Amino acid sequence: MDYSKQLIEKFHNKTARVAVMGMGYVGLPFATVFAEAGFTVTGVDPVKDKMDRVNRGESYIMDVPAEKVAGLVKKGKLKGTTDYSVLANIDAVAICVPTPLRQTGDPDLSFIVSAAEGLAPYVHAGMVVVLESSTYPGTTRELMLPILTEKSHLKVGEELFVAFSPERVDPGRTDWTTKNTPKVIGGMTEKCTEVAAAWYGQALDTVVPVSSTEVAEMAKLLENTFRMINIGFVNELALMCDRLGVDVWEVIDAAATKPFGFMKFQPGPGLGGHCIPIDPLYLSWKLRSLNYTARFIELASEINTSMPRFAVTRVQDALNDHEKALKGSNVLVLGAAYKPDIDDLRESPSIDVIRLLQQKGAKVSYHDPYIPHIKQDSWEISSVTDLMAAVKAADCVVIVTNHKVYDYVTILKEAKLIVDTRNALGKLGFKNPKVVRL
Ligand code: SAJ
Repeated sequence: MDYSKQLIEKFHNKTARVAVMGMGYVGLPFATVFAEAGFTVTGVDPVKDKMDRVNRGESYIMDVPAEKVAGLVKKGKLKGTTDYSVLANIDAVAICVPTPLRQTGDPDLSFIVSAAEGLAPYVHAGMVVVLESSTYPGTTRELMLPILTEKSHLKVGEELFVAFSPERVDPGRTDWTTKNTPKVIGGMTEKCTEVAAAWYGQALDTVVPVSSTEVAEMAKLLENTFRMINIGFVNELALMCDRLGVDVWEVIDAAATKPFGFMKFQPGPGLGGHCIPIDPLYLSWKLRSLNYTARFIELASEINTSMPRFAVTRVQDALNDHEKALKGSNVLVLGAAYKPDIDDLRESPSIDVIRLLQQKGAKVSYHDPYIPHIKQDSWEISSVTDLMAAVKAADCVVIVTNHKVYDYVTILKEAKLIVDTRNALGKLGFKNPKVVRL
């Protein structure tokens, strides 16, 4: 039996039964795109509430409209379940689970292991499994594959087809989506790549086959490490300009007029999100196990993690210049999400800024239109509701996340003092006695 041919046929006539394991900010968009392409898709997730919401036609992911979920559920093209046994009747599985860091800073692969162990009893000849979670080169081959084959003894590339395809979901972005963003796919064998590419090609606009899972895993880490290192450099530029007494934003804007050979990045109060600060550390961790020190990654990470403290120092110095001590001053933090116009708090530098301000004795409040409450191990805080009252009451307003929804002209008018860590005020903040820029 040529299982690859059988599967490719099922992809072409859309009779292949698809499952998505992990229905979060990657899995739910993936499930809806493949369901819209005509496949019958089953979301498999251990969180019952999420699956119930899918089955009620609701969405819990900003980028996925509820009406899209409802329409697909109504048509019987999408459903959710916490029951892994459904995987026995599935032809194609995408695994879209988190790959965070442990407290120690090491990769936390527990979600991949748990998904693979959940799937293992149900793998069968004529199945393709694609891992989407960002991880270090070698994870698919060294960690996931043995779990899938140790009991099934399925032959990879003949009966079971395994590949890696890095997710490229950018929360909040509307121009590049799951459907139209080119998708890299690397298989354990050539046949695996061919089968996985045939599947994805039925729903995604552009598929980019590569020769192995390691190439696909490494490509993703290059993408995000490139970004992290460049942000780290521009953050160091901010530290240099501070010592030189030069406005880093003016320097960057000037450099950015170069129409070639330059790419603009912006300094900030730190690096947030579930990709950029984390993916590079998966790479450096793997390389350490091979006795290699990824110096650029380690240095950039050190600089990026120092930025919240630098931002707080700017607040302290700004208050000092107005004959006020940070201790006892009212400081309003504007923006908590890790980047503008989204509701995601993961690894957000705002959390560090708030904590450091509290540690220095400031009376800290925050506002974020997308994040009503922040709960940490040892503290929690709710967003102020009356923004302008809070701006007026603050001894210093620190802009940490430059949401578009803010009326910066009015904030500038009403505030006594602003530390703008994002150049949110633009020209309004340039050489303005009331404004300190990062
Ligand atoms: N940041 C800076 N300076 C910059 C750019 C970003 O300080 O010049 C900060 C942001 O404020 C944020 C963090 O870095 O705290 C990450 O920002 P991001 O713009 O990289 O956004 P992410 O984390 O959502 O990254 C995603 C990634 N997408 C995927 O991994 C699929 C990344 O590859 C994209 O390049 C990025 O979106 C994007 O371009 O928006």
